Amino acid sequence: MKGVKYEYIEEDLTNKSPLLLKYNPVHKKIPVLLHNGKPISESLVIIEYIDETWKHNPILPQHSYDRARARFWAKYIDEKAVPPLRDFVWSKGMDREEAIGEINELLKTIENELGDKKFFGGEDIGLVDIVANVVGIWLVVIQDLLGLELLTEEKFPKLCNWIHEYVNHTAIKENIPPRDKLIEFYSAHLGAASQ
Ligand SMILES: N[C@@H](CCC(=O)N[C@@H](CS)C(=O)NCC(=O)O)C(=O)O
Repeated sequence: MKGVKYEYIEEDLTNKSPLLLKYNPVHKKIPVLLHNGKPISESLVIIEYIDETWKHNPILPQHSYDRARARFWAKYIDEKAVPPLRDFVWSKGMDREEAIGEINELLKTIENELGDKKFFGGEDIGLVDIVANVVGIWLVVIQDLLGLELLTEEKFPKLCNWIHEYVNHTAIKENIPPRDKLIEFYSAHLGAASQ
């Protein structure tokens, strides 16, 4: 969206690099953005930093109330979607029914919030859309691998339409990980988690 050139450094999370430990000593997690040698961690913080540093094509809305609402929904999606999805992939013996219930509630709530808009941000993608890629990309791959029917056209037509628009947006299409790579990655972990 910003057209900023960057170098992408892949991290092996089973064998964290000295670079990661140096630049995110508190959480030791990815992603970390390094800008002019200075680290910024936490996805939501990174997005806001990028938006403030490169001001064209804004990601957050202009008015403070709209910005507050965007931050509210971004936080809601991040907090509500990531833990059950993480449980699906990484936990052994977790309560799958509970995770499914959490995801269903999240999907109902955000389908309602999306309403008849093209994107959560309105006519173009914004903060909430970027955060919701955990639903539009990751959840879809995980449900397909597990044979679950959580996010379907019948149950959530508006969200399905949003996914279509989102993954075909130029800025997204050119930057998301290829589906076959995601399937390969999660298959390996789902296999390990179910043993
Ligand atoms: N709240 C953090 C979560 C980051 C996170 O969980 N990263 C995962 C990969 S997606 C990680 O680095 N895991 C390694 C670990 O937990 O040791 C964010 O949004 O940036």
